[in-house]
Amino acid sequence: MDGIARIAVAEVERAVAAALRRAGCDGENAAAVAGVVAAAERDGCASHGVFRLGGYLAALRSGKVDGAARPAVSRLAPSVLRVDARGGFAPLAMEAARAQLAPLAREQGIAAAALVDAHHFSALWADVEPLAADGLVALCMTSYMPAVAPAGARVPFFGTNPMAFAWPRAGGASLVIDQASAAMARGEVMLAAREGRTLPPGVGVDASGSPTCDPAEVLKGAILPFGGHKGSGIALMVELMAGALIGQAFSVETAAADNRDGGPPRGGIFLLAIDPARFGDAGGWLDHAEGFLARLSALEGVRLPGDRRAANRKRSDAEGVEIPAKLWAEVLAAAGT
Ligand code: NDP
Ligand code: PYC
Repeated sequence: MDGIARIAVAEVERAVAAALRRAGCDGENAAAVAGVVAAAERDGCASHGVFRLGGYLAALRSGKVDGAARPAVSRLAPSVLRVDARGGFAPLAMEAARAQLAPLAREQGIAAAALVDAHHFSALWADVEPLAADGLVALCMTSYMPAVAPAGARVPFFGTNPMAFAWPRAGGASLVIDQASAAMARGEVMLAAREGRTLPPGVGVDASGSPTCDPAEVLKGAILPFGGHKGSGIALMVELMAGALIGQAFSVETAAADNRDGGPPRGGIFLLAIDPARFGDAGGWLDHAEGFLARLSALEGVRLPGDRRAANRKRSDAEGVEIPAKLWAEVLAAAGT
């Protein structure tokens, strides 16, 4: 079946939740995962939208992920939480983390959460945006499995290791920067392979270490870090923050333990929240930043990170989302519809 299906965002969320429940998720986990999948589709982040459903389902069917896991939150230090996802998908653990992290950040000025034994497969902006909407500055990092060659190497060692930063804005909106430390997220490379597109030069190398624009060959070889040694340094930082700091595996260790079912591996996530009213400019930080962002946006050729998603969100809420008909048929089949 060729072509494109236009679907309401709520229908995407309903079908994804139904598919997850059929594969063994309980209602709460299915709703949490379906929420981030539908939000990705709505915001035009197809690499982490319904395209990922097959991986979520595979992880449930193989028994790697517990679809009925209930996260447990404990306090490690006055401003440090431990959120044990207990082998479940990350979105429900993230909800539990944010619920306790936000008041703790207000109480202490700054608070962090170590999420452990979680299976993360989504876009990170969804993890931090709710904290900024709640008036907090937020930072999130997680590692993955080896996919990225460190600067100087030609073999995968780092995960694609994304980092998301959110800043609260006037009127409840937020600025969110969400980027892999790879030249391109692996999901984007996978989508290019699925859709028969070539990659821009500089994204990756094949299994022999030679540069290639063929996404299938890059998936067998390695993605390069963005910006050479600078992205490589950020990937390294993410490995340490989401790994050793919180007692979780590095990407190379994660891969050794993963069952290769195509779903998200088990690992750690670092989440930080800051109350900007507690850092010395309680009355001025918001307007000061707004003025700066206005000047930045006014520069010819500049747009803010997140602007593309915001425009997609507005359009999708009004018109629905466009999904390849074949992929949507797979979702409906999985949902038993
Ligand atoms: P992109 O390179 O597409 O975008 C990175 C950031 O840059 C976004 O905030 C984007 O905003 C912004 N941006 C893009 N173009 C411009 C521009 N011209 N001017 C200003 N800002 C711009 O993302 P990646 O390929 O690095 O990552 C894609 C997704 O993959 C992310 O959501 C990430 O979280 C996810 N991912 C998840 C992993 C996991 O383990 N769960 C692992 C790796 C990646 P905008 O969105 O508005 O375009
Ligand atoms: O796109 O690199 C990626 C990715 C890894 C895990 C989830 N997404």
